[in-house]
Amino acid sequence: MAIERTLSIIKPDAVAKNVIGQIYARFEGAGLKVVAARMMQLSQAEAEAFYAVHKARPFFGDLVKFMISGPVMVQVLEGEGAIAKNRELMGATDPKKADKGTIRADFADSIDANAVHGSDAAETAAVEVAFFFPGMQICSR
Ligand code: RTP
Ligand code: MG
Repeated sequence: MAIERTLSIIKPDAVAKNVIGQIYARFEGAGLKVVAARMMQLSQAEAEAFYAVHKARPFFGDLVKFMISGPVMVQVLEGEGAIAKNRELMGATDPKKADKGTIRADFADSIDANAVHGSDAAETAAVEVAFFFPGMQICSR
C-alpha cells in the first residue's frame, strides 16, 4: 500500500481531558508518524470553512460551536494507508457505535464531542492538510 498523509485533529473535548499523548501513542503504535503539528484555537470563520462540506446539515451550527469551544491539536500523519488506518483507529462517528479499543470508544463522550477528526479520502486529505499547513514545512521521514 502507498505511503499517504492524512489530517488529524484532536478535538476540544480530548484536549480538555489531557489525552493528547495517549492518542498520539495510538497513532505511533499503528505505525503512523506525526510529520507536522500545531496546537491552536480555531476562530468561528476557520471552523466554518474547514467543515464547509457540512454547511447544509442540521448539526453544522453545533459542530462549529463545539470546534471553537477550546484549543485543538492538529497534525499530519504519514504512513502506509494512513487515511484508512487513522479512520480505523478513530472508530465510528458516534462513540456508542465505535468498536471497542478505538479512540472514540475510549475517549469520546457523544457524537458531537467525539475526540478526533480524520480525513476520509485522498482528495479531502490533500485539501485539509493544505488548510492547516499552507506552505509550512512537513517533516516527512
Ligand atoms: P470528522 O469529519 O470530524 O472526522 O467525523 P466523521 O467523518 O466521522 O463524521 P462526519 O459525517 O464528517 O461529520 C463531522 C462531524 O459532525 C458531527 N456530526 N454530528 N448529530 C449528528 O448527526 C452528527 N453527525 C455528524 C460529528 O462530530 C462528526 O465528527
Ligand atoms: Mg468527516
